[in-house]
Amino acid sequence: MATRVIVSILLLLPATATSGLAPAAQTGSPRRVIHITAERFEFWPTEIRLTEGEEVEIRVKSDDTAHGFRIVGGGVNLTVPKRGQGEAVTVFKPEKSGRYTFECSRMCGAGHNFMRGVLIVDAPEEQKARSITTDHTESTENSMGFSVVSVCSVVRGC
Ligand SMILES: [Cu+2]
Repeated sequence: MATRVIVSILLLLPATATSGLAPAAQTGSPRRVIHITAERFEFWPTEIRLTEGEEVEIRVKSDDTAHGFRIVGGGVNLTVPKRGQGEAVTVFKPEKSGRYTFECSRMCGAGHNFMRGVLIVDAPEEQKARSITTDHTESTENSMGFSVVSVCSVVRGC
């Protein structure tokens, strides 16, 4: 029961955030900005949900050394500058639902190979009934499901 209430609140959060930004976002396409933090040896958050066809901006920053951010099969591979040196930014649109692994693409130490996470792309209708995503597409489904709008590894203001 309590869990159900919490889930409902979480589902409301994105809507609230969006409406809060409405005046600024109204001018262009309402692009969602997702912030990811890289730190030995993990990304946070490790799981990100997107909707098919949604243009998103991903900004990755490091909390320690330089890292990489690569979406396997997605045509995105960024260098994430070390802490305090800015962030890596990419804008893209997932074209196909499925699970896409992202990982560190820059050797950063002993746990480098464990630095990964997943982008879960839902088809628009699935977004509402979001419970049915299972792991069955995990294997090699993820080839070129993204159209990359822009990629830049930046210091500031991309
Ligand atoms: Cu690494």
